[in-house]
Amino acid sequence: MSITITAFEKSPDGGKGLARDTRVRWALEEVGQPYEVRLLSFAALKEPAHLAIHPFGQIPTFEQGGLALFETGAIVFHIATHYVGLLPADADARARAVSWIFAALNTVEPPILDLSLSVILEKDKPWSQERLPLVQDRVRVRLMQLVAHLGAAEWLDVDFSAADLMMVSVLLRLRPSGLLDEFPTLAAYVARGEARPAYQRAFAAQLAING
Ligand code: GTB
Repeated sequence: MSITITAFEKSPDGGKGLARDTRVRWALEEVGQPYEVRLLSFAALKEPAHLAIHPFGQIPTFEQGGLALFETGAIVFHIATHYVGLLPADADARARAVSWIFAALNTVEPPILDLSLSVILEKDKPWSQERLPLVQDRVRVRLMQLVAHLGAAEWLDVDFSAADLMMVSVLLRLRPSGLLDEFPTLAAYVARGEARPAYQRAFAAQLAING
């Protein structure tokens, strides 16, 4: 059954691959599944046809046969559990990978998102410059903890998995801030993710639309 995902008709990032459809594209490339993309304008996101599959009117979504999914984490987890290549075979290692998927989305991404929003949406506020160092330091705490976990390891838990796909994708959002470069271990980790052929294909596919 063919797979269709949704993505921005034109991503505001101009092809940097930061919109969340890149995470789903990457997952599908890792497991070798072809997919089609339905491109949506910002207006179309809020129309009934799209709201019927995404209650919050966002991208990405995933459709296959009668199944329609929203939320990137759920979509990547679905792909990882239905196809080989993104989760270890060992049950305990799989469970640990799932912990790291949640950690990427629930523990590491929130302060990074706060930083992005502070820089983009709050820069004109009188308190913005005073608040920014606090927001940056909250990100740094998580990055230091990640460095401590990774040590000299290539990936979060032995082999590359959906957990690394999600963590690298989350960390990529930091690139414009320069914070990633303060942590060479993490800059190298992200570079390893980006070097994967599946990521390269996913990035090129979104760039062809948004660049
Ligand atoms: N929790 C949801 C998920 O993980 O799927 C969040 C989905 C989400 O935030 N989607 C965004 C969206 O559809 C696009 S990815 N926004 C439109 C709307 O809400 O009306 C977030 C995003 C957008 C743009 C950039 N950028 O330009 O750098 C980066 C990330």
